[in-house]
Amino acid sequence: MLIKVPKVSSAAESEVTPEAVYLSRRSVLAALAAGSLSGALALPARADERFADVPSPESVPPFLESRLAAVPAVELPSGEEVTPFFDATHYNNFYEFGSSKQDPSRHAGELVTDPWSVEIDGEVARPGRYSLEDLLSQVTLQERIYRLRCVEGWSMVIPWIGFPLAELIRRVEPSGHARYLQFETLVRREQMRGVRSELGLIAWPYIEGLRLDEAMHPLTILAVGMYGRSLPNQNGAPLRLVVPWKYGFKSIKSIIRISFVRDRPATTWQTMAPEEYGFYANVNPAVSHPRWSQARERRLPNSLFKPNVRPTQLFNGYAEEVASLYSGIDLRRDY
Ligand SMILES: Nc1nc2c(c(=O)[nH]1)N[C@H]1C(S)=C(S)[C@@H](COP(=O)(O)O)O[C@H]1N2
Ligand SMILES: [Mo]
Repeated sequence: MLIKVPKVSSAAESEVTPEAVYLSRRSVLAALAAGSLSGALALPARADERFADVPSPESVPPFLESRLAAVPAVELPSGEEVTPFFDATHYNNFYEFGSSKQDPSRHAGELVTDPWSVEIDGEVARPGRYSLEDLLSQVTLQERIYRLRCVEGWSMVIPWIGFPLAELIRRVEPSGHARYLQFETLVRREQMRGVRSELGLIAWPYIEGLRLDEAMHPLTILAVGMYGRSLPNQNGAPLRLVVPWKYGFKSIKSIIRISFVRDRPATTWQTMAPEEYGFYANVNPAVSHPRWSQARERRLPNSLFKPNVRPTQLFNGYAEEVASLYSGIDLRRDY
């Protein structure tokens, strides 16, 4: 995203799935219960196209599959439409697999995500290496339909499945010295084309961070699924952060380490271009990126022929819930 401002036309290919279709998980489950269908076959006619390039159900561990199936669907926030699955899975930023929007859907399938574990270290009473199954064993998975706003100016509405990060934080018992969380993405050269790239896209591993109180906020989740299914690799399988009031780059994918630390972590984009990407990175129409305005955004799918441009909302529309986290801070200076 350091490289260029995306053109409005860059989303034109998303037109291949014109209708905003969000498959009701309930209808799939009903079909499964009826025994007439199984796994990915339990989808209507267009589904093959929409779920193309997504790992087959066999690659999802059974403990996760059964947990995902048990999550009740929530209501769509009023005035929103869920972004078509195809767009959410074919227009991605995941530099470990390359820097174009299509690289992740093309190449992230090479990543093996099972088995998976997360190292928890630093200022906690219960550090250790937690398997994904263990991490999920003490939480109730929920669906959360959130807006996702990328700093580049596009946005989507995605139905995630995950659990509040606060539940994990309480479980590992941070010490009084823990003031920030630092998150780290896997680096596995053989399976990550962007890491192998000679272009030297970014300094690996991808690092992000939150203040402890931001991490504890009930809107902050760790996601293991979306659209009623496990996370596609291009969206950060098997475990990624989602912080809906911040620019998308904060929502780090494929997490293998969470460190509880005293000092503000040096995060990937902020370290590369501090004038352009702040630590807080709260969505804010009044704070321009040095090279473009943030006042408006393009909701995908979007094209020159069907522009879907709307005003950016402060804190991405979650101000009522999160503004109090920043009282006393000048977010124009410390952005
Ligand atoms: N490890 C890692 N996490 C990442 C990125 C990345 O390149 N690497 N890109 C970020 C950016 S810029 C955005 S906008 C979101 C995109 O998430 P999505 O592809 O699920 O929409 O992932 C974020 N998390
Ligand atoms: Mo982004």
